[in-house]
Amino acid sequence: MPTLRFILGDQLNRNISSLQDVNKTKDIIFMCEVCDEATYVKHHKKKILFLFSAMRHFAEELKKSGFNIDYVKLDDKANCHAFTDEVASAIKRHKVDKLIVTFPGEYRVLQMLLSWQKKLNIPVEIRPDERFLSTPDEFNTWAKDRKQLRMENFYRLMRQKHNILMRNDKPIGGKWNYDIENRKTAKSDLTIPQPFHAKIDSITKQLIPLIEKKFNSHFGDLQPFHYAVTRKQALQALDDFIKHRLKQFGDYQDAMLEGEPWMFHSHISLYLNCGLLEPLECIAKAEQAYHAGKAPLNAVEGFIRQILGWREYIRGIYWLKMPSYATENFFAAKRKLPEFYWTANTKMNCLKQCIAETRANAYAHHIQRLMVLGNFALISGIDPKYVNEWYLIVYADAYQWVELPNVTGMILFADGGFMASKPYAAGGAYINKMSNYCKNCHYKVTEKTNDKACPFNYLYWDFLIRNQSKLKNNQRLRMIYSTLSKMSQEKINQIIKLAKNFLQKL
Ligand code: FAD
Ligand code: DLZ
Ligand code: SF4
Repeated sequence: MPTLRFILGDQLNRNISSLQDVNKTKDIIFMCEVCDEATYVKHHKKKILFLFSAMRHFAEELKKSGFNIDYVKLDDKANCHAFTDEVASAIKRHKVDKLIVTFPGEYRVLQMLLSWQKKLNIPVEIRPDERFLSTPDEFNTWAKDRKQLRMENFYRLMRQKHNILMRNDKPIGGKWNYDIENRKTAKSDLTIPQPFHAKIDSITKQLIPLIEKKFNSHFGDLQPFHYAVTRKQALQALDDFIKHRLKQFGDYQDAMLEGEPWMFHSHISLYLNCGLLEPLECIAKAEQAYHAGKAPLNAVEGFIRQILGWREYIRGIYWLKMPSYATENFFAAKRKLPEFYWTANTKMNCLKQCIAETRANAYAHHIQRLMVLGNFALISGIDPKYVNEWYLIVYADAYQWVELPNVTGMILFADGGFMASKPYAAGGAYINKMSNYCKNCHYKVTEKTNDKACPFNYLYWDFLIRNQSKLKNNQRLRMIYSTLSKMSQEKINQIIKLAKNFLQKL
């Protein structure tokens, strides 16, 4: 009897473990487009288009290579729009006696897969996801008995394990990390290369009206659409980055410019996360560029650290801490997400720009997600539940394994410091240093305590005042709390009043 090999939408890779040892003539490769997945949070329209198009292209490629494909489309009449029901129907349709699937990216889906053996009365083999460069077990062993799990230590271990940027067991250049060189500010007249644009074909074109109709109420612009949807195109996007932007990736990693959503970033996270690209090939291409003298060490090390360090570390934290991580709320934050996170209708120019770009592209680069959108959510006390939901919806690269630790751990400090050594809270001065947003803002970044003052300035202090009992013993905040202790009561009262007024109007 044949085996059913179920491929999830973020497992679009020919080397995926569920396809290993496949019997081409007998086995059935099963994929399905289901509303449950598109609406359990109401994903950005562009994200759905990207993923469905990439899924359809992947299925076509497998079909051309001679595999038996059963692909249930969004508008198929019999589509039940749920993984469990669809898999149950496929089991019946093909009279299979076994189901093979690769370990999923979300705890929610893992629970589903684990229930199927009993529910669907069939042996279910869940294979490890070998696309990652570390395993959850390896991470758990590293994490065991450590009080604090710092990314930098894990990253060094990964550099050694995979022999990346190493010479004679030592880091190339003598240092592990060149972050200190990666904080240049960008001038408005900086020339930024155009990002890679893939041509849309008939498969994507067919999906556009379907998604527009079915997910009309979802956030985001569907068009223009220029993301890669095949492995070939994703490799072109990667090569485009290595050739045109990697050299300056390090220098301008933390820089933001109005009207420049792409900067010198790689824009490959959506391809890595759905399987069109593999992490080691991205790392290898960057390392080769360094050895060929085409990109400096600060840029190459910085880029590699994001993939070999941050990406793997984030996944490790997710599987280590789930399911309780999803409900962490250290500051007991209760505020609803302000409406402007959907409309971009705010006088705060930094937020307006980052939200409008997110709506248009289902993309924002790291420092926008962290220092503008995340920082505001932290200091204004938005409930982590709503912040997590927003980030999972709006970015084309968002799956819970990567979104949740970045939001709960990195930006909101909602895990009480398990991941970050201090909250990433900042006033307007930092945004002004790293961007040109403040020039066109209704508020004045240099003002602290009047009606025109940048809200980040007083919200920052208000956050520290509000949460003093929880943060005052944090070593890295000692200087800040010492400054606060010297502040006059009058000024403190003014800050609290301004923050209260502002937050009430949200
Ligand atoms: P580049 O800046 O070019 O970096 C290269 C690659 O490194 C990325 O493609 C990505 O794969 C990896 N990377 C870098 N930083 C991280 C990180 N912190 N965690 C995991 N991988 C990282 N990334 C996602 O892939 N999905 C998410 O849902 C997501 N949510 C985020 C939420 C918040 C609040 C923050 C602060 C960061 C989030 N990130 C997420 C990480 C990061 O912002 C994106 O990976 C990055 O902006 C994607 O753009 P890029 O491909 O141009 O990245
Ligand atoms: C994100 C997503 C969406 C929108 N739709 C589908 C789908 O219809 N079919 C599918 O197989 N996968 C989809 N995905 C990706 C899944 O949500 C993802 O595989 C799980 O969340 C596990 O990471
Ligand atoms: Fe943002 Fe404040 Fe600058 Fe306005 S002044 S852009 S609100 S940091």
